[in-house]
Amino acid sequence: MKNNALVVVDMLYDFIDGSLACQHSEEAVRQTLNFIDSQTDSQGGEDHEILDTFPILFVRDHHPADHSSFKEHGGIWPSHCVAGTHGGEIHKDLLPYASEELTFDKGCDRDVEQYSGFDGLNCAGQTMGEILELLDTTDVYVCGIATEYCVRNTCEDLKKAGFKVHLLKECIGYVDAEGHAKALDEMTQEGISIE
Ligand code: VGL
Ligand code: ZN
Repeated sequence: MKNNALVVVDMLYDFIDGSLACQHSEEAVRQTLNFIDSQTDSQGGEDHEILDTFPILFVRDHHPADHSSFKEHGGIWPSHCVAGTHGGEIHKDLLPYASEELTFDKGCDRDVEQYSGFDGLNCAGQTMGEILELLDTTDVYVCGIATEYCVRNTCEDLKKAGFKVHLLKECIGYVDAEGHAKALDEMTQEGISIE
């Protein structure tokens, strides 16, 4: 029996129109909403019922203001997704689908870079892997930002944990078009299905 879930990676304002704005990210949000709608339609239910049959998990990059990945603290990125700021918030159109229990924060420790949503924790200290197991998930659909970093690392960890991974290519934003294409090729070779 196939049991699906959707993982939405870092669809946060700093990656959409903020300090680390990525290409194709506005479109990725729109396409993600279309995908969620298509799941609702195929199940013939009301919007809120979708969460019972098709859990939607959110990953948030959630940094302290002095995170070591920021340029002014020796890292390679402009300051972004600082906890408690607008830039770190989930896009408002997706927010109705988000719940505390299914939101996983990562990059919270100033000294540690975490690109994978698998390293995140929810409000109860649980990981995405634990929750997906509890839900008997077999197939995970993935969308989000950015292809080359957090989307890729999350997909790879999901695959390693034994899930069938479906990456929704219209629903991802990226830092650089060439890096995006290369990452998609490499993920295909790793057994991640690009759809
Ligand atoms: C990300 C750069 C820095 C991402 C997070 O979500 O892909 N990229 N922090
Ligand atoms: Zn970050």
